[in-house]
Amino acid sequence: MRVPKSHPRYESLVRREKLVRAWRAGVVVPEGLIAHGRGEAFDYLLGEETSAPALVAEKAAAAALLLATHPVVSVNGNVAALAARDVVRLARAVPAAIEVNLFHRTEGRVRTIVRTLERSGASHVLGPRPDARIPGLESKRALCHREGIYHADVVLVPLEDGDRAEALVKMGKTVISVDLNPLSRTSRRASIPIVDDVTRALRNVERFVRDLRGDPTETTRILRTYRKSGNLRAAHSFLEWRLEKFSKTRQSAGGRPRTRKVRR
Ligand code: PTJ
Repeated sequence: MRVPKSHPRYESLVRREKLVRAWRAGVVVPEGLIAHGRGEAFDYLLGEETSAPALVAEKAAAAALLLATHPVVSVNGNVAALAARDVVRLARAVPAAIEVNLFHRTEGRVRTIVRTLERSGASHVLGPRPDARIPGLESKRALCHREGIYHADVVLVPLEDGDRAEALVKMGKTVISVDLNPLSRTSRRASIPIVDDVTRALRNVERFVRDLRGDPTETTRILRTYRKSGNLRAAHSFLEWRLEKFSKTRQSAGGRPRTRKVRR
């Protein structure tokens, strides 16, 4: 389907089309379309732009990636469909390794996603032929590479499930998540949760990586002063403030529920 540029929800419709096309190509699973719907609902409530707390987390994430000795960006179907180019650009800027890691893993899907990333400019993408397991995980998400996620000290995990985020934290890694749901287990378990859309988040982190790259003192200061609990509280307060704003606008527009008089 061609989305008309004049449509008020153009960006959102284009993203949906990208996902549907990626589903047809075997990159995204049907469950990924459902997961996107949940993210979209939170994005709608959050105003469809990067909030101030998200920006703080994105800067801290950039600092963590720059200070890492072995940083890795983990990619699943939805991330490849929506932001393959952004993943490649960020990984190059850090520099970080890229590893395909899937919840609904089939070897064919891993290969298709590796090809998608290569078409976007990546080389040496990890994922096929894993040689290690993340301890404590039953699902296929446990499969990983020794030279990738297994030995990484910092892992960026966009659109994650809480189990793996928790297992990676237990392995002693710094886990940077990207999840529009500030209440999710992933957001609560990650070391640096970013509550933002994946495309916006990857672009912002890349921008901060480029800004901070020549300044190790400032990079260290940013990571040292970042506080996850305070930042996540700020993300929750931002959502509360948005909801309050919504309900006030509704009331002033006469949107109060009407009560019907009952004749006796
Ligand atoms: O490709 P696979 O097989 O690895 O499967 C990928 C999915 C996404 C299906 C899998 O990881 C999954 O089931 O994830 P969950 O547990 O549904 O969590 C996905 C989270 O991503 C949800 O909390 C959504 O709010 C969030 N989300 C969805 N779309 C976006 C998003 N966060 C940021 N940006 C988005 N565009």
